[in-house]
Amino acid sequence: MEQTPAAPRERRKIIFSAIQPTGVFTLGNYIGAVRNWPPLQKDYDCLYCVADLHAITVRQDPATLRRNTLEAYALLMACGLDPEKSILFIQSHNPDHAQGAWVLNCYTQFGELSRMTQFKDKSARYADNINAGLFTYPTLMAADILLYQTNFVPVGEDQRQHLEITRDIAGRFNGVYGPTLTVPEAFIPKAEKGARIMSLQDPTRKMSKSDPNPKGLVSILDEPGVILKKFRSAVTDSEARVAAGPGKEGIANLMGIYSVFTGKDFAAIQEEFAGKGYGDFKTAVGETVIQALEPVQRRYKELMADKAYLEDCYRRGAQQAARLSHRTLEKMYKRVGFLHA
Ligand code: AQP
Repeated sequence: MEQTPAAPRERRKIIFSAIQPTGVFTLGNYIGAVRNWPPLQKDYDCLYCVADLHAITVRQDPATLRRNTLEAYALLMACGLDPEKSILFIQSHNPDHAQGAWVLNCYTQFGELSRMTQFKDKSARYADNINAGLFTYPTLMAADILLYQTNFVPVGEDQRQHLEITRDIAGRFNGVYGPTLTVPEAFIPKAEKGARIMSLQDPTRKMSKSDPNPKGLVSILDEPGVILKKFRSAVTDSEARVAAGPGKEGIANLMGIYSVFTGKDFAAIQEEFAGKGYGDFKTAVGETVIQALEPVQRRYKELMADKAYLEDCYRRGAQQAARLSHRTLEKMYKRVGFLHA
């Protein structure tokens, strides 16, 4: 009897994202990006990397960068990424990223790089070191994503512009040479779900790992007492009414954070704290965050106690990543006309 061939299994879509080892992840990194990554491992082929090449666009102390890189790798795992389910690697361990970025540099316009908000922000913040890497950051990010034929990129709202330029670069390359690079889409959390977490000291600026004012950021390894203190001293307004609205960016930011961990929407939060002062609300937000971070902090300590295991994971991750990226890089080289080595 003739056998019916099994229906071809549909290829799983590819997810890629990365985070810079510029310090311990903030609550912003966690809510806007990292906490959304583990659930995707079930339905997608995922790659996540520690973007150390990106980190040196701002001057880093070598020993600190090495330590931060290992810690960032362990933190990704502590947040729920599993090296048996995803490819977890360190960006500089796969040279294809730098090589792919060079090619893409030549398909990216000076004008479009000049319009990047992050470049403008960082060149204002680091006025004594406006280096070419800071300017071409988006082409390296485009290479990170495009080398894996990525379909979706889960990032925070602040990265939307970089995703757009990645799509433009891929479209341009494909326009010149025919279909070569998958044009990716962004996965960005909805505004109420913490798409962009703001500094606790200046709610008009995003919360950043490298904020020189530690009171503005909550790191995901902060001790419970420190977390509570930071929330209690968060800048709000003088109205003493838990609600979002004009002039209430500080409270809206805290409501966003509370909403993420309790699942309550803004209307429910407003109702819960009706008639209560900001003190009660800030304490409740702090306690919710402490509770949410406790398992991550516990797992992180366990992982950092086994460096040999971490080393084994990142070495294996780099090999798996390079196998995939190399196929795309070879295709790109062929398309642009490089003679086969
Ligand atoms: N405040 C934020 N709210 C929501 N999402 C955020 N992300 C960063 N800050 C917030 C998301 O975190 C991911 C990793 O970011 P990154 O480390 O690659 O670069 P970044 O956006 O420049 O993060 P930082 O914390 O501000 O680092 P520094 O201070 O070194 O520049 C991204 O998906 C980002 O959207």
